[in-house]
Amino acid sequence: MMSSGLTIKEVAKKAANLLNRHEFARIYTHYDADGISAGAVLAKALLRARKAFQISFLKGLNDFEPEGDDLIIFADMGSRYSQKISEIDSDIIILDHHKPDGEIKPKRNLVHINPHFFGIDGTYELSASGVAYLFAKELGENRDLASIAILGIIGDKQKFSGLNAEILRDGIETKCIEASRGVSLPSGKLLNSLKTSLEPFLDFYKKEEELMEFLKKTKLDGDKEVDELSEIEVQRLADAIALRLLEIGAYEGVFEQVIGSRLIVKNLLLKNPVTLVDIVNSCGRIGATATAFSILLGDEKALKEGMEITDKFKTEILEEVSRRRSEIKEGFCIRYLIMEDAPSTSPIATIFSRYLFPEKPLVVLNIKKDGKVKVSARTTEKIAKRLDLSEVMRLASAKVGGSGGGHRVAAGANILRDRMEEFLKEVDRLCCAMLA
Ligand SMILES: [Mn+2]
Repeated sequence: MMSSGLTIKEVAKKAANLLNRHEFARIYTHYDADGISAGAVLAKALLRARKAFQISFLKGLNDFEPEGDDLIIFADMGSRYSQKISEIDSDIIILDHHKPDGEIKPKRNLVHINPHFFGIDGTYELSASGVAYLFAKELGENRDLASIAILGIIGDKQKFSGLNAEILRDGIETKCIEASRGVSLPSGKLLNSLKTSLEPFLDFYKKEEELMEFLKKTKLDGDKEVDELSEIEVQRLADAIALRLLEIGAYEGVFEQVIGSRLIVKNLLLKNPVTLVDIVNSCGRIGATATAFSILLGDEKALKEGMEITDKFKTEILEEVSRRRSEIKEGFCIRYLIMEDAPSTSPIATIFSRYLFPEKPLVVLNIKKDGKVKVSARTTEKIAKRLDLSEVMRLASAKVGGSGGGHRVAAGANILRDRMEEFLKEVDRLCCAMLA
């Protein structure tokens, strides 16, 4: 689409040059872990470059109204709003990894950085926080921001290969990240961590006996802190978790993300990046984006608040998962779940589709009080080789007068309640057609 012949780093340099022509930038980023991490990378880099900025966290650009700024930076969004962006009379930098939906015809200067333009896999090998990091690197010596960038990589469930591996290497070289053998689990007492972890989800919530049996078999003390387990204990735990994942029927791709390595970040408020991602995600989901953002910038008080939000949020999700698993319905080529006014759709869809029902694409519909339906569709990388959920969501929602899009493995839509049945039928039909 953009055949300038430049490398992604060269385009990042162009973005840095564009920024340097301004004293102030208006930043809009997404409210999830990747978007907030991208925002924190940008904030730190702009502070260091002595640029003023203002940052807002958005769900998307549907209701976006420009406010007459000279320079706007969009992170983790923008690529899928080519028409809307074309109408904005500002200099614009887009740092995104969602599949672009068309050509942007800018009114002024535009630098659009998206892995898709460079043959880089934007689903697994570069997230928005990573794109923001590449941009930050062109602004100055910002390699220590790799520890924040990896939070977006983990949050978007990407892999540490390709450019993501380079970011990790930067972090290790600058000693702000350490990688060791182990297993990826949130901090806390082992018993509680196993019971409440959402990623990996181990299905021990309200299954006290199974959890006790698990600890007994692995000869591990549930009261011990996860981050203080010895190397031998970590190895035993990793093996046992691998078995548990097999037992509950988790998607095979989960194993390589969970088992094998453990990352430690050295220059943020907490050492365990899995826990940081949990906190940023939970805060983002309930609208406490400023809290999440402050935590990444080093605010201790915000951390305390963020941890409380996270405990509450995770319990809510786990309750919802245990209550809803029997309500999942079978389509021809999909499974689906209809909820009414549930607190959150996407984390529930993620757990069901990765851990409990990975064999078919899963569509979760959440009917809001106002009659709008928020749809989250999820599938595994294996199925996504043959099927593109962002296309399914885009086409099926367009058919019923809604809107939708996203990634091959994780996409969403907004539709109206009275056309829900029609929408589901179309989603099922499209999935069958793509999988045929
Ligand atoms: Mn993202």
